[in-house]
Amino acid sequence: MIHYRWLRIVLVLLAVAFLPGLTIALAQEGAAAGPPALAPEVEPNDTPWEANYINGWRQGRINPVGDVDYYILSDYQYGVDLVVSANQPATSPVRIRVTLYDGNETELVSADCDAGAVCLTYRLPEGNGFYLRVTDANGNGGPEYEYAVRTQLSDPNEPKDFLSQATPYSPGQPLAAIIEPQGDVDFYVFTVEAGQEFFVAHNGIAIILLDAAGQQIGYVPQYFDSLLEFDEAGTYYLQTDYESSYYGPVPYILHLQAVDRPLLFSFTKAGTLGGVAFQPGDIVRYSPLHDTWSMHFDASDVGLRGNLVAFSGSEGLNLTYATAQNVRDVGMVRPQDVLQFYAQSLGEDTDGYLMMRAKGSYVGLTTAAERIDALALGSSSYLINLSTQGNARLPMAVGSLTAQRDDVLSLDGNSSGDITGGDWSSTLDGQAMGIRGANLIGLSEGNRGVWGYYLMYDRAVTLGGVTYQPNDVIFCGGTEGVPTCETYELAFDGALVGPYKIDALEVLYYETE
Ligand SMILES: [Ca+2]
Ligand SMILES: [Ca+2]
Ligand SMILES: [Ca+2]
Ligand SMILES: [Ca+2]
Repeated sequence: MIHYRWLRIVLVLLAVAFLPGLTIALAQEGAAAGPPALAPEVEPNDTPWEANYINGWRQGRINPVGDVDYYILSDYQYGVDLVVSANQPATSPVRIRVTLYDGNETELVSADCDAGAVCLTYRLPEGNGFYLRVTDANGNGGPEYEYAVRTQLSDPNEPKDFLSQATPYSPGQPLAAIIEPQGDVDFYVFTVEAGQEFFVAHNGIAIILLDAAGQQIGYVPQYFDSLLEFDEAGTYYLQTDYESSYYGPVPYILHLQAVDRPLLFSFTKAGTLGGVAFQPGDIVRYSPLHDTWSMHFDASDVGLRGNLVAFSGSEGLNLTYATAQNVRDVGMVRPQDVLQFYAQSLGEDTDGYLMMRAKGSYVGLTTAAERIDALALGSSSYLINLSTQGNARLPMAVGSLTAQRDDVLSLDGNSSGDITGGDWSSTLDGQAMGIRGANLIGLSEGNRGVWGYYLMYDRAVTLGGVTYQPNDVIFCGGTEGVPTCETYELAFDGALVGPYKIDALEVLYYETE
């Protein structure tokens, strides 16, 4: 398939986050800027339970002999460095010893400190709290044993203030960092493969995306969850853009989470893909991110026979089989009908129960040409979108609706659960889309930044100037209520399934790891 694109990335803003940072900022407004004061300790602080908060300088005394002073870090972050500095007046005979404990009071590191110097630097592990204990290394004490200690968080990858200093980043991995000092900018460099997609959760820090030449190609705002898709393989840069007022170090996690868009397929014949053996009545799941196959719905486990030619959903499934059959507890089911499957378990041990969702003959699907060959659940539980194998003539309040095999029809059911009646409408018009003779055999509703349908045809089709092969999944971006597509995009390259023929599909909502 030849498909040129001009955009190098596609950015989708998903949702506006709450603004916790703003609340904190407002609460702190009026607080004096500049270095923190030498906050005196509050005794007793002799156990972790009595610890004083520390985030900056605190001062105290080792008094009497044997006194210990506990401080609890009020600010910490996995993966960044804790830097402890110490000081003491010239008159103080103390030999400052600091010991760091995790939340379980397990000792992590200890050091004896020289006045006016950094005492220890320690990469913080994952944890739910950290204590710093101060003692006199010689076991002495008294009113004159005065000291001061300071805790600071430090970004281990600084300096990364310029493009030329960019820190290498592995997409998919979290990387802890800090905006510090005020006005700090951080650069990262990474590589992606074409088509890789990432979810970026809002983290309070906006991100500027740059190409290999340092040109801006995108902007991820501060308070949005976003999806980033890279059309072209290559080297890219990220640059932080922190705009809020400054109230001290701002820890953040850079995390481009890999996005998976699993697909469910049924095939015309039995086969094996990725070690998973399937029958034509089954549904198998493909993960593009991991390039793995798994069984999703094993038809024989629930007593269904023949070829599954249309389905929709993932846990609650709507199913149409090409083979008319007597289904236990349901009765006779024909290829014009839609079965509903409620799953108790899926995969190699599929279990659940079946009921009739829509009886075709009650809504005008009767002839061989009116057999269903594509299904997609609509936005409401009463709505079923489908395509037929051939020409269909369906009853309307006045007259009838005619449709061809390249059309998508919608049945708005007027009874819950078991749809025995409803109103037909035309949703996608194959003729208006320029389809010439191809049969629409795969359908799924979805959203890729714009709302639309995933489509699959039984032969090559040319849409939007691009020729797609059978087994290709084509995303048609549209507007609800408009019977054609505004944009087309290849969502799955059918060449991946080799000689097998897909005859039904569902594209699932994206997942992150
Ligand atoms: Ca104490
Ligand atoms: Ca920096
Ligand atoms: Ca099938
Ligand atoms: Ca069709």
